[in-house]
Amino acid sequence: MIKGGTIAAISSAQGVGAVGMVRVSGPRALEIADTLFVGKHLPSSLSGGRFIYGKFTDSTNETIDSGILLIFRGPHSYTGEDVAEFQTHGSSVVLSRVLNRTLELGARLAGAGEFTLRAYLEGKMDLSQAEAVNMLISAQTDTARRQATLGLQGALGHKIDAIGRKIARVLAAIQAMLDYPEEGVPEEEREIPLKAVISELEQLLETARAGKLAQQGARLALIGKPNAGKSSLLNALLGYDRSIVTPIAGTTRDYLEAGLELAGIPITLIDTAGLRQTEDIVEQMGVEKALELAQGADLVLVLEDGTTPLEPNTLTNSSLTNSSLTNNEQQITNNLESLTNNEQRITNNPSLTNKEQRITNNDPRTLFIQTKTDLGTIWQHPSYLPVSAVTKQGLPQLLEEIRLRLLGDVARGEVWLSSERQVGSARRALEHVRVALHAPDELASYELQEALEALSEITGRKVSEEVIEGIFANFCVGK
Ligand SMILES: Nc1nc2c(ncn2[C@@H]2O[C@H](COP(=O)(O)OP(=O)(O)O)[C@@H](O)[C@H]2O)c(=O)[nH]1
Ligand SMILES: [Mg+2]
Repeated sequence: MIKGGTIAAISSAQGVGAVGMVRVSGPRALEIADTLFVGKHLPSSLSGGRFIYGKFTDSTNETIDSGILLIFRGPHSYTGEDVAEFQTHGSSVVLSRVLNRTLELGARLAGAGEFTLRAYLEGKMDLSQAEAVNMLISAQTDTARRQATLGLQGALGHKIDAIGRKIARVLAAIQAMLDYPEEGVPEEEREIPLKAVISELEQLLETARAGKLAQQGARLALIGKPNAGKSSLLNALLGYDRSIVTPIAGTTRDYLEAGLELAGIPITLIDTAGLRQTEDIVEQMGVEKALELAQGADLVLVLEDGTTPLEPNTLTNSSLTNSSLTNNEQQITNNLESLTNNEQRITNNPSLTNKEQRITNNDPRTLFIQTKTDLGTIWQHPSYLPVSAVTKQGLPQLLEEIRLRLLGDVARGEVWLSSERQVGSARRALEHVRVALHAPDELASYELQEALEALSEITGRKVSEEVIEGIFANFCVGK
């Protein structure tokens, strides 16, 4: 997979832009620049970090375009190798001709991410930083950008290293004692630091959901009976009329999606057909679709009209649960039924302070909303967040609740795990440390080495050996 040579690619975005860029990296980068580029100086005569204005030429010496050449000399470049960057006018024709010329002159087309791969192989960045590069490029929101920037600065790598050092210190203490089994490692050198490591890893793993949502966004489905106010709430949240609102039950038969950003997370709001038994085949399909969408959503907003009586299991007490439903739909309906079972809704969590006191229920994926509060409500239920789409009363609280449900208490300045790979490694490390906590010395020592191995995968650096060596160097001879 890892190949050498000089690589080239169009590094700017596809489509029309004012400026475009072809990047060449590798041992022949400057030599290629010497032939392709005609300027005041021969590119290879320049020191790194310089730029020159000139012409990009083809094999017949015809000028393809004029522009700027940037020269970097390894190791002081993005990849750590010699790099030439050709800044052209942003026409795709110009760019592909300049790229083709670099290929004629001995470069090969770079594979996906190959410049960054080289940066990693040259030790310019660790794996978590390389992933952050990708995250930054695809960042859709400011939160994703901030996280990527933190990752790029090596914040995750530093955090992992700090955890790794703690583990290595315990490992060293245990190994030093293996020859003196009668003494045993004191608690403050073993249990206490390992418990700290466990809680740090747990906290880190909690950030994974936020990291994923910041990148991929969240899907929020609005579910409820016809006329519950789903479309009105969607419009109120969006701030413009996206969905048709009428007093006629069954207005929304299909589902529709609209995007908004909340707390730096790209949110897709999904308005669905009201849940009821219906003869209308189109509406019936809409109802089935609604249940399916609820199933796949990150958060389900269940709406109940505050001006009509609240019945238990309103979503499912209708003949919706009849035999016309397929097994799968029945399953979804059952799930919704358990979600909406009033008995399951716990409101007052004694561990929360007054300020934190908020609407909670067993399933953090479901949020109950009482609508039309401006009309005067005929029921109160502590699990329901009251809102009015007309007066906007309750909307700020709703938005805050959505934010909490999605992000939890993950702090803003904290670095988040942002890939499945990182999560997998952190989870494995955690499991090994948990086993090590109460294991006999020999097993604990093995488990801690495994934990270090798993952690080192996050950064791609072998922390274990060098860190352990460093720690052992601090031990006195004979111990
Ligand atoms: N006064 C008032 N009327 C509302 C509110 N939300 C919805 N409605 C009305 O309730 C009816 C049904 O609303 P709609 O959003 O279409 O409900 P849906 O079927 O769940 O999408 C319409 O006549 C809306 O104007 C609200 O917050 N206050
Ligand atoms: Mg509607």
